[in-house]
Amino acid sequence: MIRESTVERVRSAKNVFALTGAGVSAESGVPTFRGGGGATVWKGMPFDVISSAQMVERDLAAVWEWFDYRRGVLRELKPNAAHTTLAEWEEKFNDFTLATQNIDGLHAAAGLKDVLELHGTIWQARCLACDRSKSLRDERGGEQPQRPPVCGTCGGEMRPDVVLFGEMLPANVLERAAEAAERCDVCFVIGTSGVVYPAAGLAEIAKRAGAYVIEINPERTALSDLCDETIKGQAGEILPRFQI
Ligand code: BV8
Ligand code: ZN
Repeated sequence: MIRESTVERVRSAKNVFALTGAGVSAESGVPTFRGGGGATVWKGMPFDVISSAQMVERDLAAVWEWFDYRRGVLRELKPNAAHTTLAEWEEKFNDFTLATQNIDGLHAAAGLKDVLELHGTIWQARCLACDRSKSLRDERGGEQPQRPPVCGTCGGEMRPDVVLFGEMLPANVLERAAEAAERCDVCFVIGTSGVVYPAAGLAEIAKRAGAYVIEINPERTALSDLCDETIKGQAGEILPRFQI
């Protein structure tokens, strides 16, 4: 299923960049947002409505409920073979950079040291007034924590530290990802439908700069035509087969 020439090309690459999306966590049990012809809806709201900048202003309590629900699901889940393989690649390649659209923290849980989290993290809250953040890792599942959380520094209300639709991505994170995309010889596009920008644009940057772009996905996506090849299948099955 993977061409020998592709395996060779990847093994001999010096600079590798990987862009991941929800599909990389699917085999851990994390639901994807799109794919299979459907899109996630929560309490009657499409996810791009509940996960939007406007919703933070309109109904912060509902935003917390949505992210608390998802954090509750994630607490029980573990990284899969795709996450662990990519963590190994960080050690094995000269220059390896991974940028993820996921907020689930599973790349880091698999041991990847330097993860570029383009859309932030579900495991942190951020103060709406002073911008300080705090970890939500220690909140226990059983108790009902204060919502919205209150900032320990200024007493302001906090929001989930994620990038919602209509919000800017953290400039330094996006910049580092774009630089890595620009200099890579091989770019992997793994488990993303490739419709959310500017993240999807990273694959375009890599392609334009001359990289060989390999997509891993069971379905065709908005980026398939741009990619030099699409390996059809589950990330957790395909990635370990490269045996880097
Ligand atoms: C911005 C965090 C500038 C929160 C997310 C037109 C109209 C309106 C807006 C826009 C527009 N054009 C562009 C925009 C901007 C918008 C955008 O791109 N919209 C698109 C959708 C139309 N982008 C933004 O708003 C971004 N910010 O542009 O700022 C700005 C701002 C203000 C003023 C001026 C300028 C911010 C985007 C960030 C959104 N946040 N998440 C949360 O999680 O709730 S996005 C959301 O989609 C997800 O969280 C995820 O991060 C992201 C991408 O999804 P994917 O990861 O690709 O997942 P998906 O489910 O789609 O696909 C899964 C894939 O996996 C499928 O292909 C499936 O086949 C595959 N798969 C399944 N199983 C496996 C697998 N693959 C491999 N192995 C498997 N086992
Ligand atoms: Zn504060």
